[in-house]
Amino acid sequence: MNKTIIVSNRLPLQVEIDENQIKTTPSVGGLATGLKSVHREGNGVWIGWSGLVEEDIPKALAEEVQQAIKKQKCVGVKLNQKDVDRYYYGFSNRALWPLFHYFIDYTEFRKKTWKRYIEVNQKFANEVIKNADEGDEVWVHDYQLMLVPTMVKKKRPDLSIGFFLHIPFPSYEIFRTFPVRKEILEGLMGADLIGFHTYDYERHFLSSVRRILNLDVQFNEIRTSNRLIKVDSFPMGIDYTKFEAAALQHQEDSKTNKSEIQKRLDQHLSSPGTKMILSIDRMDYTKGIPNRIRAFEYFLKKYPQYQEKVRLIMLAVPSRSKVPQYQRLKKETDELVGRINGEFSTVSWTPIWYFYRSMPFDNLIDLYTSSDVALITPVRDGMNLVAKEYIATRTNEDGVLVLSEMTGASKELDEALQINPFSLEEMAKNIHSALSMKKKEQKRRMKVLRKRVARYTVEKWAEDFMNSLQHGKKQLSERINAQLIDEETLVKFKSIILDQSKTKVLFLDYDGTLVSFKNNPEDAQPDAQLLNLIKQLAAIQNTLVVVISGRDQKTLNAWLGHLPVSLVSDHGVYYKPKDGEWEMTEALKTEWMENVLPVLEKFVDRTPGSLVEVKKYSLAWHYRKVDAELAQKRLIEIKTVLNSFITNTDLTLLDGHKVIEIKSSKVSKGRASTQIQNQFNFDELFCFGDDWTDEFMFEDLPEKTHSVKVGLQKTKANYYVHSPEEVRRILKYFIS
Ligand code: GDG
Repeated sequence: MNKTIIVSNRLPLQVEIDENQIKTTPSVGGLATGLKSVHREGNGVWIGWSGLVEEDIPKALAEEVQQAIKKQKCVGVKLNQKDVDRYYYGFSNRALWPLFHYFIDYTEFRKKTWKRYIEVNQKFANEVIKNADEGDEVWVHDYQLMLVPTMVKKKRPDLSIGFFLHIPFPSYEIFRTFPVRKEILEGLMGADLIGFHTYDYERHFLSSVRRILNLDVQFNEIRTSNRLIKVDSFPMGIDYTKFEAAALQHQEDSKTNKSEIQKRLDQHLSSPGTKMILSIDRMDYTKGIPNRIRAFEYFLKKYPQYQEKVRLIMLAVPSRSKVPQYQRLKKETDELVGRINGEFSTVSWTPIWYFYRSMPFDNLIDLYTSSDVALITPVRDGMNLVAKEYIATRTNEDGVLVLSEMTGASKELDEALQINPFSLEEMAKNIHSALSMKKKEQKRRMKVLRKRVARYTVEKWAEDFMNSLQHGKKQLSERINAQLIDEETLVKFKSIILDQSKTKVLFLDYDGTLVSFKNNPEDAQPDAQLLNLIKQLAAIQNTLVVVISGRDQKTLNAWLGHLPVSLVSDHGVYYKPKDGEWEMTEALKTEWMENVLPVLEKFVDRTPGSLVEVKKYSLAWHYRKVDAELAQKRLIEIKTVLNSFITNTDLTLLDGHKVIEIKSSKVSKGRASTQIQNQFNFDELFCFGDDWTDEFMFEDLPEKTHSVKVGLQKTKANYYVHSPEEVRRILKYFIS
């Protein structure tokens, strides 16, 4: 049975060495809970860093530590202090983290840390390769490990690889500023499924893939030369039952034994009209802490009736305190809290209770259940689980969530009061609305929120992701319809080709089939190897080679005219039999071009990078160099306009690879190839092609044709291969 390998920067456990005794404690974080079933069931493995650097593990205990980790079904990736400084604090947290959260000014790109990021990613990848059996599934997590998917895929194409990003993916305009933007995206392209919290991040990511890697993106799929990568959004949830049950238990306990913190909270809440606002986050500049404090100050000034009544409880958990921006943020927060408390406090009231530390889970529940309002104001946040946890603990269906629209969670939590964290005015107004909201309205909103958070839990999230990864492969083969060409078929094909008693024809498309697409169409001339290959194929007894292309007669003649093959140009307008002269396959009119050309030229004016090619019997609008998103938009427009021209005419539109062509429907590759077949009546037919225009051949040629599609699109062909390189390998095999 296949197993799942989870890969994340940190293992879901804490390792301590105390007087030569090794102790491992499982962590109870959201990710660990969500992946419990994936990890614990079967023979799943979790690969990651234990949190101890090599320097801190006595040599004599090194093996024992690994064994203790192994007992928890985990594999430790060994990191030394320099690795952690450069890969984790350096590249991950001083470059990727700020960049992906739109803090360009904080983004530091250093070659040294980038180099170490590559090396450490390779360490993780090596552990995956070492621990994976044939056909296993691998799920890589987060921004620290963005190169792992391709590193693994290169060595182990048999593995299904998923990647999930827990932080936002920034818009293309931000991402493009990063010096190693291309390398980061290429690092991810080894994955079969890439997941984000929200559709916006997915959209930003696909836009960068299109523009930076120049790859073909259709809906939520990326097509590389030989693979298909699915991209989707999976909004992460929480362990709902755990939080709800803890809140219910808390209600029970509060009658008998209260925590110290609960006693203090109750004390505050005992006077009439007092309320509490809660915020919990890691001390991180993305969480919008200073603005939140300023907004609270503004609120106290604007609505003075709340002074001495409302308290903001702010729990800020220390985080990455080695990084200077975090140190500055801590200082700024301390000062702000100090100033506001100094300014507003009375003998019986301090407006802000500020804790800079982490608290045990039970105290967290004390805070959640005692607060009338949760004020969550990040300036950017991938998801924000605190918002969902607050909801899960509101078992009485009261309480109000004030939530920044810059969090991933805001996309799902519509009934929260949503705010722009950059507007103090808006935040203050919404704090007021939250505090004065009628119970009935609170319940109406909280009911819906609770339903949503209870439904899509972290377990459901993990299950959905894994299902999508597993079904990816299956769906692909079902959708393509054709069969991937295998060894057995190739042997069969070769024996047919070499059978001297039979007459055979090979219809070969040119661009995208015999040669890969070039940025400049003129650069696709045949190389010496290809010319030689075609010559040798043509020399096989009783075998005719026909190169059939959308290219014009002149180009085809110049490139291949000297070979002993037949040529068909302009999608079937001209035909040059082997040893014969060029002729037209049909008598065609061209008057229509006068009307259509100005339309296409107008599109060129408005679409930088596009161009019109005027052929003898057709017009082509090329958009290979157009910005991918603009091209998509223009394509819809141009098709609408051209379709209105061609109704009731014998013209047709051909949707080629980054080109749209308008021509007479009397000619097609299908008609031309059929004419050749009718003339010679071959015993065996082979046909290789990659795009839409070749589908006419697959469709029109007799059923017995051995048809091969290049690429992963839906096709009428019987077989498919991934790339022109594979076509060449097959053809070479025929003559070997
Ligand atoms: C990243 C993304 C995304 C906090 N203080 C204490 C404590 N916590 C727990 C909370 C919550 C978790 O930490 C924080 O999760 P968030 O989602 O709010 O934020 P990040 O740490 O930035 O997480 C984020 C997440 O990954 C998942 O994909 O949502 O956008 O930035 O669970 O309860 N827990 C305890 N004591 C504390 O003092 N016990």
